[in-house]
Amino acid sequence: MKTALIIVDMQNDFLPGGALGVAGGDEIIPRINHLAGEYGLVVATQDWHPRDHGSFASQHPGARVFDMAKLAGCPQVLWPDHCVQGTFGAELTDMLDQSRIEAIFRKGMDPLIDSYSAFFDNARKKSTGLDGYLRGRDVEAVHICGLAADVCVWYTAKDAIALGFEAAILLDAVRAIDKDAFDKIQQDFLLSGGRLL
Ligand code: VGL
Ligand code: ZN
Repeated sequence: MKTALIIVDMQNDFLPGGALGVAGGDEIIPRINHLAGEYGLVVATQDWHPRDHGSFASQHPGARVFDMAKLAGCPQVLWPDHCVQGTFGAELTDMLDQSRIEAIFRKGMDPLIDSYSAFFDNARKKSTGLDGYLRGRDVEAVHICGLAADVCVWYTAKDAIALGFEAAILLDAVRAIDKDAFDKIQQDFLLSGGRLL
């Protein structure tokens, strides 16, 4: 069975010191660089927001970061401004070895909807094309690493299962924003047929 590695959002803004820095996010970079050499296909994602993205607390007068709001009818966590197109924060970290990354799928460009998963926006209205890309390369299983474990890694993993891929989250190559949330997610993922490696 052909297995692809999906590297999620290893961008400066998600590393410690970044706008939405994930604790320990930098620790997984050497592990991911090693893993990239072990797979026949490696792809990556890049959170790529316009400056006025509706997931930013700054776009909601009176709201604070991590408040809940609605965006085009969907419940939405409000984040600090992050991964703004063309900024340093949106670049993949230069510590990431990109030599084996064949394609980068960008997401989060529509200001009216957020997009956590590598496959679809949060309303599941628009595909990124990753599903077709993987099928075109005869991929049947995906292993997922990167940031953040409880947000974009998690949404990617559950969509992979829903699309019929075998899916595993690589526990030593992810870090969570909210560790308690990720503990619960791990149980749910196992119950839905996913694997933890
Ligand atoms: C992410 C929050 C907002 C992520 C992206 O990559 O996990 N989290 N945008
Ligand atoms: Zn984002």
